[in-house]
Amino acid sequence: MADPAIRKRKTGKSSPSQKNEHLFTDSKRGKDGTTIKTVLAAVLVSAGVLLYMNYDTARSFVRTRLGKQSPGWDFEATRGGAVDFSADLPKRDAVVAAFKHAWLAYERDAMGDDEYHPIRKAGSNLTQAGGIGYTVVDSIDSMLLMGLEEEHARARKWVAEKMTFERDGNFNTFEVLLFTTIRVLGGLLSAYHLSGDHMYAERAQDLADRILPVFNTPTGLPLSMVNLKKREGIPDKDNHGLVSTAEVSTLQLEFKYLAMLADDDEYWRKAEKVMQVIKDARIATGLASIFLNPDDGKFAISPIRLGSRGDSYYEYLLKQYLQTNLTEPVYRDMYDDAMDAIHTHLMKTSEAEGLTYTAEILPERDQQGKIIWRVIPKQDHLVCFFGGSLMLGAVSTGTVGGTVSVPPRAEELTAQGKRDWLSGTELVRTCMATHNTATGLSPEIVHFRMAGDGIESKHDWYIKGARPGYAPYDARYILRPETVESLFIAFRLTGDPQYRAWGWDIFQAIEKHCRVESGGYASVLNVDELPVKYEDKMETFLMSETLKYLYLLFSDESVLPLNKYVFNTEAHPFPVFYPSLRTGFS
Ligand code: DMJ
Repeated sequence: MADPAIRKRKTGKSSPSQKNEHLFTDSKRGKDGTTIKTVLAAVLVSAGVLLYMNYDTARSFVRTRLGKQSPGWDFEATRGGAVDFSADLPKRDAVVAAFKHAWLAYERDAMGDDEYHPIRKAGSNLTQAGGIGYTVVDSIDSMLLMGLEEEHARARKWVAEKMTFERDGNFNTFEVLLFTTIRVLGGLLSAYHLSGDHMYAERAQDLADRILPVFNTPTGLPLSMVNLKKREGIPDKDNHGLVSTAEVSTLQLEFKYLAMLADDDEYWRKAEKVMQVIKDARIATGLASIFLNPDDGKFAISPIRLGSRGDSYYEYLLKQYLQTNLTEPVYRDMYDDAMDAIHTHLMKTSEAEGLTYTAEILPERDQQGKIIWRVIPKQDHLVCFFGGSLMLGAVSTGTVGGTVSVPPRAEELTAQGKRDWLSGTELVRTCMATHNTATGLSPEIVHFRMAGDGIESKHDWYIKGARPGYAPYDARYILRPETVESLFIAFRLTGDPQYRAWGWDIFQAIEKHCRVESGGYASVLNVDELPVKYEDKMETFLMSETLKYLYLLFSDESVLPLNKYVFNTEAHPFPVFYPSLRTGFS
């Protein structure tokens, strides 16, 4: 699995896996008899050691060192009834045409800039010192998947010749570490995996090395800002130096995959340490609040939610377990613990329509100054990733015998598996219900009606503060992917054509209301008002996530199968592998 094109960082000491790699490198060269004898002796000793290792570790060691790819974890068995996974080519081609409409406009007006504004046909960057390729890199694996060779050739040329991380400037946005990791590092790694082009791997490692200093805090929790030129972590003053839970726990897939490619434990250990700190900080309920203190490693008293600053923490608990082929039970334990807590404290059902949603919990002080926790029936669009995630978790962590049918039968799932499958499918239904608007697009944030709240609404949900002529922040649709992400997973796990039909409805609504005729797509300010008013921004995740998940929804099931890939939170696919080293805590 280690890629010889990726250099070893000079750390001054070699890690256990580096020593193993040297052994095999020498044996392959076999320059003289002495070397061969030494290597043979070492191999025999290693074989003896293997006998004393447990099965999983031995299997991992052998597979990794012999360069074999993992076959992927098993959820597929028998198909229930006639499940048709063949590609829907006309719909898939329509998605590719939409991608080209977005990309060609960006390339014409803003090539290389981090962000794109399609109405004024201009780009912008996240620092005054220039961009680092957010949009270009975020889009490359979609081009590779969609077979857009000419577009890819131009994007690759820009990455090879123009992209630079020598940017010495202050970022004018929040969660810089998160976006740099999931978009640029993640995009480069998946571009490397899909193309085999070492240039992408080298750029990925250069970026990761510039990010590493953010982990130099008393606890190992990384700082939110990074100066890539100076290789310095910078505290986020806006949040009193606290770090967001989702941000620090959404780099593990990227750093662990890089650790495997580079055969460098340093990337792995930095990412893993964060998870250990979070595990040790566990609060009594098993829930995670959205801020951590990087100085003492404790959760700060702050909101608890599956939306912003919380979302991908839960997503990566499951995906870390899947990434290493179900071989690291610590992540399974943390995931199970979190899912129990969510079902106990956050999962709610609306009064009239029986819509399943996840609430938020806010800390407040009572008159004596004691903290009390108030439940708010509010759900971000961001939470819509969670329906598909729960379904994926059910077929991977909640099975009775290890394999399940497509779709799973009740008797194949444990009690937790059944619970998660059911709440996952219901959450997908709820997210689709929030598309019942004038545009067919769903808002950024919805609230749910509660008994006696006096709210008048056609549905059990509503957009808080919306009234004719006034669009609150909550009413926007900014081209987010989370619902189509869940539809893609749900379709792959069930074969139910309803999920494709819903995805097509969303795609058509985007085409009708977000497409800018002169090129690109814009956000809309109020999903419940016609004609729409635009916000002049095409978020980079349109091309990396929304259109990719739609493309995959209409592709056949052999394209990026869910038991062989994990998608990072920006929809960049990484292969499942057997790790050559293990998480060092339990
Ligand atoms: C993306 O950048 C990622 O999916 C992230 O985890 C959450 N927000 C956006 C998309 O909505």
